[in-house]
Amino acid sequence: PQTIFRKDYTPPAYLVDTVELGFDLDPDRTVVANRITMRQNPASKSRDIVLHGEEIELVALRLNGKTLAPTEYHLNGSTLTIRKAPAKAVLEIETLCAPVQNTSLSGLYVSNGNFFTQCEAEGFRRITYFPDRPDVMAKYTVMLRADKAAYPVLLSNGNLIEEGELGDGRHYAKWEDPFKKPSYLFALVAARLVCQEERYTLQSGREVLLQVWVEEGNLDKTDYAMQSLKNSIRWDEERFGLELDLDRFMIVAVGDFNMGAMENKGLNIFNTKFVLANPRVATDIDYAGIEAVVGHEYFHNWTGNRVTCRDWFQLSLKEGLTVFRDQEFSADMIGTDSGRAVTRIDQVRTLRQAQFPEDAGPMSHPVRPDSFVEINNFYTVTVYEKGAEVVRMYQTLVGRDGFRKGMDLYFKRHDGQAVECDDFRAAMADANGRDLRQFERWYSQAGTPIVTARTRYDAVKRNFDIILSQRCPASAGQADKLPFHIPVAVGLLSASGKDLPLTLEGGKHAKGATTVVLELTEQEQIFRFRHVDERPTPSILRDFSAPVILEYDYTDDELLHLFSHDSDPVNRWEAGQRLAMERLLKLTAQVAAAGGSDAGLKLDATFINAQRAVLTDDTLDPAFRELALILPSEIIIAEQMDVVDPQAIHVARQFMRRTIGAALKSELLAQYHANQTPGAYSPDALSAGKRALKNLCLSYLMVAPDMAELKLAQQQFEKAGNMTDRSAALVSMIHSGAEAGPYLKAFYQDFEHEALVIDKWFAMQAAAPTTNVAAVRKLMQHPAFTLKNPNRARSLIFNFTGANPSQFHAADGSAYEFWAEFVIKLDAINPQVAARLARGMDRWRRYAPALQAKMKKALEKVAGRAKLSNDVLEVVTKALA
Ligand code: B3K
Ligand code: ZN
Repeated sequence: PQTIFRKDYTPPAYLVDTVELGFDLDPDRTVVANRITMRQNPASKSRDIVLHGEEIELVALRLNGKTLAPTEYHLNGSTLTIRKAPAKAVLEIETLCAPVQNTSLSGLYVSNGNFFTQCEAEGFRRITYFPDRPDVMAKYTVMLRADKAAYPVLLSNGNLIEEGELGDGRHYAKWEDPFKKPSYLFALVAARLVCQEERYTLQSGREVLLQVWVEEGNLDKTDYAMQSLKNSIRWDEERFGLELDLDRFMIVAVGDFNMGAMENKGLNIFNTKFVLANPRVATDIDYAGIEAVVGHEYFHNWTGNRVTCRDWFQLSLKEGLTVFRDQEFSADMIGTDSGRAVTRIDQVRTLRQAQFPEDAGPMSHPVRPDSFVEINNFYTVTVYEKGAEVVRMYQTLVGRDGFRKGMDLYFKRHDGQAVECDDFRAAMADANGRDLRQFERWYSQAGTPIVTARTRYDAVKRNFDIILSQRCPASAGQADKLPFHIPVAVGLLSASGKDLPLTLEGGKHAKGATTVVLELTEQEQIFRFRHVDERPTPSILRDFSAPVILEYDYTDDELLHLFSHDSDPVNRWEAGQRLAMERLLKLTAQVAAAGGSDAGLKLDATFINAQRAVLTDDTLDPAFRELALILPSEIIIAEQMDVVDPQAIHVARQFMRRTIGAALKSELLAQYHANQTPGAYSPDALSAGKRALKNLCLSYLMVAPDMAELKLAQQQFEKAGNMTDRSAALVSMIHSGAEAGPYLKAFYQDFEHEALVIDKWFAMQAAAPTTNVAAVRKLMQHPAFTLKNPNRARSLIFNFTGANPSQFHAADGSAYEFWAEFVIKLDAINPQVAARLARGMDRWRRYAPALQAKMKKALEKVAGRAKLSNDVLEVVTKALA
């Protein structure tokens, strides 16, 4: 397969002014008529019209009214070229496609008898021939024709301008999108659906129509999505002065979808998982996910749609920025400082769990990649979450107001354009009079930078120095890295745990500030604080001010001090994680040395007492306490080891959980009862935090439960008034190894007709350390299992390969064979989903030789297949390289 390079970008030879699409929708044979008006691009010397097309049949092609004979154009793989075309060209193209056979869920496809589209990144070419690249922006008019009884609802982007009957049981609807857009934002829906709708008044006084479309029977689950949409609209007006530019905004839920949702102009299409919720079926995490994703897609209307990407290498221009915006939205919706901190801690956990490993593995790439084989493989945690961290660092460097100024300038300069990451950086720099040239390295250099801190205190001169240095490990194609521009937020704690007022030598911060941002731009720099009366405990990288690994030789005493006093909640949490990690690594080594046994392991009272203090500190947010008490995950522990022993990690971590559970038994029980949320369910942050803490207490009590604790879990399961509590009780039973069978059965029967809950049912079993590969294969025989639905496939397969490390890495390699088998099977159905599964072997080189050899064999088995998609081929080739 061909590698595409960023440096090879050339502007399109032709620009498109208007696109008129006509669809005669039929699941087996849909006819698409496409009329494009084009003109030569003055920025290009070429006079060749280049169109893309895939899996479609060309029926007719006319240029300026004249039918082209096959000799007058060139069809080569997926490109159609018309050489030496006139300066102005009207193309009329007729093609055929078969949506019902489209299992890849890219392009036009059928889900549960309804038509949907997914065009990002390159799905539009599976619908019609078109210059399918984001820098070709045009105005679209769309005519949909379909059987009225089967597809009563016909939707597309923009405004409905006409609808009516056609006779023979068919009807039509004509839609017009007043804004120029790239083809990846095109969408249509033809379906039997119903909607919750509402007229909503914008701050300007203009009234808009909001709709949430779902299948009949799901109208009892649309309230939260609608509320989240209204909150998003309001937030973007208030925080960024950005108004909804359409008269109508629609969200449509579909059960078969490759990812979370899609920001098509005015017609967002969502995975049902991020729309449907009521207390009976959705957990607190589901509610938070709906708020975040509804916000995310809505915010794309400005960051992505009005201003889009010049080419797909710039993907983070819209994704990193929009993730940052949805993160800020979720934090502002909670509205308290401690709530904001909890969302920040969650972001740090995601980075460590998924992005740091990606950045250190074979698929490592810069936030703005330099090359790719299959763009769909680059919708990654690096482009999204690290991209969001990069955007966050601008705000840290120029301040909230400065960031807003930068955003305003960005829209002033680029509204209606397809631009680059550099244009965003330039807007931030120019609006704030800052030199941000070095900051470009965050976009161009891959890998997680490591910042090392040393400190020295001069009691006579009362100076405290922090010496920061940075390095970044080599990554694919990038042996040597240049220094990054890293904002490092720092505070100093006194012996009594209070923040010291800071005087940074040469610093421009406000007098009396207790947190200052050090700007590390060189390989090594010394920062001097003056007038420091006692040796302080440094709190470095407050609020996780940069996506780096911080090395500092903290003593246990310093960490305990920070864990009980740091005014920065993120670093307070971080101190606890460091304390836990030190112990987990030691215990893991001991387990490995003892051949896998936990006999004779010990956990010190100091650590347990620190945990107790946080658990019982009622002045702290329950949500924060929960996060502080969760031990680093097995994946995060594995990332700290040179040679990973997944079984030893699991045994050590379980030992630690069991020991904490036993030592804090009475406190856990007391907190379990103190954090009940009686009354009507509400997904608000405080209630959700209480449930999270309560259910964490339950999970600790259930590591090695006695009869009373088992009973507690069973009662919670039976009496629960919401899915959060019900599923948490069930998970705790499955994980404890207690006989969960009857409860699993009851749960299944209760929710047989709720697809999203059945996904949970598969997922919780797949991720339980008691579930081995044989049990997973058995679950696959269940009548409710299917590989064709991505949510279902992910719930069972991905949760096993990705969230159950001690079983996935079973010594006999049987789970690796399972992985290979299903990468291959899924690839024949849906390459994007298969390629995500293929990523599960990224870190194979870090395991002990015996496991490594078996992982390599599985990778080679996949790589050796004759018919692989580019998606999977790129992933396994890079893994083996
Ligand atoms: N922009 C889409 C992702 C499209 C993925 C294509 N494989 C969703 C989002 O980020 O909002
Ligand atoms: Zn996005």
